[in-house]
Amino acid sequence: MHSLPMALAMTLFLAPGALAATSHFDVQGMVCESCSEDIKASLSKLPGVKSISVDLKQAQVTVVYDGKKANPDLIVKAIDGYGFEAKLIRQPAVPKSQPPRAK
Ligand SMILES: [Cu+2]
Repeated sequence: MHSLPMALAMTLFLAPGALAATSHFDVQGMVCESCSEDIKASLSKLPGVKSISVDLKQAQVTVVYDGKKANPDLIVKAIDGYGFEAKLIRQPAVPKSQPPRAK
């Protein structure tokens, strides 16, 4: 039980941003801190999820995850499973190693 999380932590350290994807979700039903805590708790159980931020005012959730282990569908299902209604609002961002160029 204890060796797996350790291995995961190592993997996250050793694998820099290359695999990280970021998705933004429009989430209906979040009204307070405890809603956002519920969402964070449910998403943190998904494999590959690295960070979760909740913006209550904008009703948006941003998730950074390993694109090989998680995907927007899984994240939407997890959020919906907690009684909210999530919708992907943007495709995963371009990896940070390749900053968008102004033409
Ligand atoms: Cu609430």
